[in-house]
Amino acid sequence: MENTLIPVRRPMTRRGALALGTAVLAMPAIARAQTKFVYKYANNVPLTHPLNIRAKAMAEAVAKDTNGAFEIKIFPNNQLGGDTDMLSQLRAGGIQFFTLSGLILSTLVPAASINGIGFAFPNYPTVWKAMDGPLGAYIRGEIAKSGLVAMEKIWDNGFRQTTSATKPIKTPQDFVGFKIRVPPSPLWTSMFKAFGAAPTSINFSEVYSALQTHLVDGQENPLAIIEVAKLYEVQKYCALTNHMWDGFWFLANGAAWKKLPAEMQAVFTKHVNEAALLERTDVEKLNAGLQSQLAAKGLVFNTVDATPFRDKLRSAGFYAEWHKKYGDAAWKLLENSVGSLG
Ligand code: X2X
Repeated sequence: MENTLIPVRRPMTRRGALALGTAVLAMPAIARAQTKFVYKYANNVPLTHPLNIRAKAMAEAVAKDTNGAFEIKIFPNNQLGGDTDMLSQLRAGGIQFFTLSGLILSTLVPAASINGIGFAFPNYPTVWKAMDGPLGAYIRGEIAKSGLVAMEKIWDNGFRQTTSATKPIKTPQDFVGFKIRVPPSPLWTSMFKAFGAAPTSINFSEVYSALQTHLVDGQENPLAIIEVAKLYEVQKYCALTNHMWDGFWFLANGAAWKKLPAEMQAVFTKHVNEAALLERTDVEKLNAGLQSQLAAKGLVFNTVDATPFRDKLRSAGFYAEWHKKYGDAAWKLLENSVGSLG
């Protein structure tokens, strides 16, 4: 395994010099040995996704503000493996940073999937109020217990839509028997089983080929992902189901995080959370404008009435089951944000 701690001698940063006070300032020629940190950050989306564009700018800002002492190397687009693999690498310390959907993280931290409950969030303002508020704080607290550190601002993946190669999804009945890829997460599987569909868990790294070879007939993702991963090439229909909101927690390996000097942690925290806010705006704008572009590429769109879908989940016992799994306290935090889910 590559050593991520590379001690090098380098001049102190201005901020570091100020912190040491006048004794050292009187001898500015004396350079203090400072450890250089080179951390790997991995993610599952193509380079063209706003997440990678903002992460790159963030890494540059961190390098600049630490005078080159903190370098973040980005490995986009599943270069280091699928999500399940990257999560293992993050926990083992082979990578130090990773952005992961809370729903997939729930295989380790059960509470982290709660924002993905079907049809819970009606719009973005409600999402950010909850995720930047008590619900998000609760989830980050649960993540901390697992030895991982979640940065405060969650990054946007988006509201998820349903694509298909075989038929448009217009009503809940259209899901019955439908072979759909879902990300590896019990919540996703449970939800599509409640619709009577046949969900298969597949990491995003394998989704294009799974659709191309007709291992599955459909998948669900925000329009931004459908665009940057070119899923429109292997799908025909897109139903604007908006069935859940999904975001990426920016996670750090706990031990790697603790090794960083407090000042570097502060620089990183500032830039990563600022980048998250910018990425949210990018993704929201992108998702809002993509329908016509994707239609021009051949995707046939339809809207759906969410009510019968929600009713189906309710009558299948989906909400009751997950309320029980998360517990009353967590469920109340969700309902405080989105209203009663029944
Ligand atoms: O795997 C997916 O579908 C993706 C890209 O949306 C996630 O990261 C959950």
